[in-house]
Amino acid sequence: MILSRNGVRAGRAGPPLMLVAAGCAGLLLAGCGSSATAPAAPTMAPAATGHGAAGAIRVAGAYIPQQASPDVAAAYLDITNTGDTTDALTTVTSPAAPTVSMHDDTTTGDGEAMVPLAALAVPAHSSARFTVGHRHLMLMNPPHLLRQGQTVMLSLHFARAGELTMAVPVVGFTAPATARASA
Ligand SMILES: [Cu+2]
Repeated sequence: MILSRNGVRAGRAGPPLMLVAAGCAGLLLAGCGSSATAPAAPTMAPAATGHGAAGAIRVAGAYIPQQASPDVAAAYLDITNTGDTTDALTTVTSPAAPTVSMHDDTTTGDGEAMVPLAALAVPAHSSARFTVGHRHLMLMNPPHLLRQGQTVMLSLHFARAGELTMAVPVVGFTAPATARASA
């Protein structure tokens, strides 16, 4: 956690990619890492998740794990394109954080790395998921800690379907994840 805070401070003066990398490092304890090293995914689905629709796009299963680091929060959701034309998620915004990034996880010989996604294509009649240990959304430097029980507004901007804004619940960690995050 200390490394993460220092890293993000350094990143504020540096290029955006440094900020992203530092945030990812901090979020490893909160479920940002690959399936090999990340804390266990929640064993139970959140009691309530956010959902929404715009045009042919349907979003379901949206949730934000309570922050383990002050610098970042992750968001997970499922996108389905019910239409006959490919769409693309181009940006995500939220009043709860100045920046929301789309990341993918890759594993190299040196370990894992977060790769920023400029956009995410969602082909016709198919789905794309943001899931723990894989592709994820990262809310960078939320000015107020996101805690279980709160609701965060997320706006997903699609090239064809336009803007989809929905309420996303902040959910608690399972016991194993909490134990690791405070270790
Ligand atoms: Cu990330």
